[in-house]
Amino acid sequence: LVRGLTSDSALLNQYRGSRTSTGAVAKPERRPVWFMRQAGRSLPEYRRLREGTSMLDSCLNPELASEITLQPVRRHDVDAAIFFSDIVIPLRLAGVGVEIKPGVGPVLDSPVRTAADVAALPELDDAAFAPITEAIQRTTAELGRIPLIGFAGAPFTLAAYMVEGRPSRDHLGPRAMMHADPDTWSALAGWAADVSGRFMRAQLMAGASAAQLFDSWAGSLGRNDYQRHVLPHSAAAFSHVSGVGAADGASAPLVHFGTGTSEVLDLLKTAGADVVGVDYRLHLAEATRRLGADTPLQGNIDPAFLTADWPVLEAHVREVIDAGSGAAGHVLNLGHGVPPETDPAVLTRVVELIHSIDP
Ligand code: 1CP
Repeated sequence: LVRGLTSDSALLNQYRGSRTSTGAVAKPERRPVWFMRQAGRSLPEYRRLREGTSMLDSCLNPELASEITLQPVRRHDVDAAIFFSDIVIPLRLAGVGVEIKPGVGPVLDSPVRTAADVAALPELDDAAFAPITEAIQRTTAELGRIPLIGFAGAPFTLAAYMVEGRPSRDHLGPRAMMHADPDTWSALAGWAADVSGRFMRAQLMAGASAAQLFDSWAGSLGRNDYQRHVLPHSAAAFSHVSGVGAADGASAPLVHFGTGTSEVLDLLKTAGADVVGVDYRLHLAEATRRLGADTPLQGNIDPAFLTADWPVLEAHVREVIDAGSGAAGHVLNLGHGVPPETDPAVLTRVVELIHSIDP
């Protein structure tokens, strides 16, 4: 397999608004699809490989991380790989005490809540990205022309884990900090933007073809708070990767995704994204109305349909394709990650269906 031949990727063409160099809308050879959390517990081969190794240690083992990244591509024939890592990896690489507790999620040794806590955050040395670089190089060497998508957590989502010290439902800690101590919030979100931006940049420099910034929990914010206390930091994270080249020489498309973000969808784009990932709550035609027809979209098959009878799921997938047809480009995905209990055969069948529908 040869690397660096991603310019004819149907997925990258959709991310770039399907335009050819002459400005005409290119017809992709097939309709591209990948799934958030396509690697992970829904795959028996993943569970086998992960046995005995902690989540974050797996991410920092280049051989293991690369193999896990490739598993869903082999199994499902998806049009992109997403790098197997986690949004808290830059924290671990900086020396912050963090673990992924099975059944819980990211847990920090000490939550970051005061100005002194933020001031004591360590510096992240670029040399720490070495295992990421090696894992990406191994992965792209095997992927050939299938693009690898890098990612990072957006400053709000990352800072939410840092303030709470663990997953939370309403993210009251970080939202309260914005108002009670805006300077400390700004310093913390600025630190998070720096490490996340550099994590994405390291992945693109190592050979990833696109990058996605996950602001999974941005939906817990009101529009004003998002605009004032979050958007500038997400823009700072994107500034590290704006204009960075993909393997094909053109700049790497940047995707921004969050859940519950219908009311701030236009703001997600202004943070610096080329493509907006839409969660399952918003009809894609409405997303296009809010963003303009020149914005490529990603999404938004509702994961709740994955356990329905096939005709119900098929009808839903066709509806999503139809709803996305007014956008400049459309990459099929779920409206959030693959639930761990998903039958992988269903995902493979969804990919087959999407590829069978004439683009
Ligand atoms: O295929 C892939 O997408 C795998 C790569 C990947 C990505 C993109 C993982 C591996 N994590 C992430 C991003 C990530 N991590 C996000 C943003 C995406 C999203 O909203 O789902 C978030 C919020 C996290 C934090 C995190 N890590 C959680 C969520 C906890 C909560 O607050 O509810 C969890 C459970 C993890 C652990 C994790 N990360 C990845 C996997 C496969 C797992 C599960 C580990 C396991 O049990 O095997």
